[in-house]
Amino acid sequence: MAKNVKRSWAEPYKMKMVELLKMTNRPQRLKAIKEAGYNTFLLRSEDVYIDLLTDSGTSAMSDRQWAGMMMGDEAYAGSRNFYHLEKVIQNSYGYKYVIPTHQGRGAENILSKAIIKNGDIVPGNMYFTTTRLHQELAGAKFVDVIIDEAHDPTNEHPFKGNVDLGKLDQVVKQYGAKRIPYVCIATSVNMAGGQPISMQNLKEVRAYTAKRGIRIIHDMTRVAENAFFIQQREKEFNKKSVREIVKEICSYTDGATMSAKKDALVNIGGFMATNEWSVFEEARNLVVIYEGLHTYGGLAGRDMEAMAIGIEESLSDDHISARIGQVEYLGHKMMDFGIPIVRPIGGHGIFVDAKAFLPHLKQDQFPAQTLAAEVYLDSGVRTMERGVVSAGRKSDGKNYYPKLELVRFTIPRRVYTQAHMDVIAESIYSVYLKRNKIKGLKMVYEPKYLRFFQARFEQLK
Ligand code: P71
Repeated sequence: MAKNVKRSWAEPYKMKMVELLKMTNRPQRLKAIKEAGYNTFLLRSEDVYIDLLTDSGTSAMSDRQWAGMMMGDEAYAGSRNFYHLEKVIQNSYGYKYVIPTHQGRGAENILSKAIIKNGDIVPGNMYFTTTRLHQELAGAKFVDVIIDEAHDPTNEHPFKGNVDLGKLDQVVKQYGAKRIPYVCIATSVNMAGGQPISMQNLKEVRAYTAKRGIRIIHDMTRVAENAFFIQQREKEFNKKSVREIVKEICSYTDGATMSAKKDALVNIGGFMATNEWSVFEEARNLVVIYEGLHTYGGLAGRDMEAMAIGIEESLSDDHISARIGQVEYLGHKMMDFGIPIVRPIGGHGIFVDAKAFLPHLKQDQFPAQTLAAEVYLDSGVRTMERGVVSAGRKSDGKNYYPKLELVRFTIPRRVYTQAHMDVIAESIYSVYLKRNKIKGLKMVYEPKYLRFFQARFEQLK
């Protein structure tokens, strides 16, 4: 064997049980996507072969997590599993006070209500749909302060999740620090394509906000994936473990919201955390209105146990390097086929640039929505629109027109194989070969909030 043979990433687990899938043909898929109003959210999961709608709540739990489910202490108050979860969060992330919630948006609701006042401003490194909506419903306006590179799918900046401190400073000068209850910092910025923020940038944001008495609230939904990129790309961290890096990230922030359905390898669950007693007190009061008692927050004891174990598993270097290795495998495969994807390859999926893929469609003809429907038709692979439909409307009723018009191929954790990745890449390539013939869509039904979930479309003639 030659010296210096490249060593592949591979999964640090093996399979004990499999879930059988239904295979469909094109006429069946055409019927299904028409019935779903060309919206992949409205497909029945049974009609999907490889489901890349989201990495949220779709991970495979480990044997240990399933064993943990059997140890659920289903008491109304003070469940043993809550104390285990609280301890794991305190030890792994370093936050002092913890409130479980049914999922991420439950935490966002409570945190936003607890610390936002009407007329406040929340700067952040790009919006996320539910996060921004909860900020707005609590009376704040969200202002994007991410670096410009994040809006350019071809820019190779290694940390496209970084905050532009100039933009942040402008917001603070314009509105005054008093009107800014916190800066919202997401690790692995979802809407930018799963792009990380660097430790260096986070430290700078910390120094800037500390001077002005502004909090940092951390959307830590995919913090372990971000930590992996810091380990790979920021020299001084290449000998540190993902676990150590995660803890350091959290140490520069004052509190967090988390959807544990992603990094933390559970099918349901989330939490909010804070280092401030007064914020905790307010949030603990609110949680009983919206979620449940502060020692279960809408979760069963077994869910909290699975989360506690999932958090520990998510911080293993072997786990995270195989997870991101698989995403990168798919990304390289697509690039080899010439598919325009967001670069660098992100942490939780491949984001195809629908504007570049279907340049003959205007943004009003929903290129990303169209492409998601076409990929489903081709192979039964389900993806998600992340463009003008997802961006929704401003408070004045006008559409947001985001620069990024993307289709997200999100990879669930520990679920699919390398052969599945091959099938996915071959499918998008087959759609690519006939891209010139693809027609756009028109929206025929639009719900008021988070319209992408339930909107319906028809094909343009
Ligand atoms: C994703 C999701 C799930 C989702 C949410 C909204 C529209 C479509 C799909 C959820 C996140 C997230 C970040 C960074 C908060 C939430 C909300 N992502 N922050 O990517 O990515 O968490 O779903 O548990 O309520 O498919 P929640």
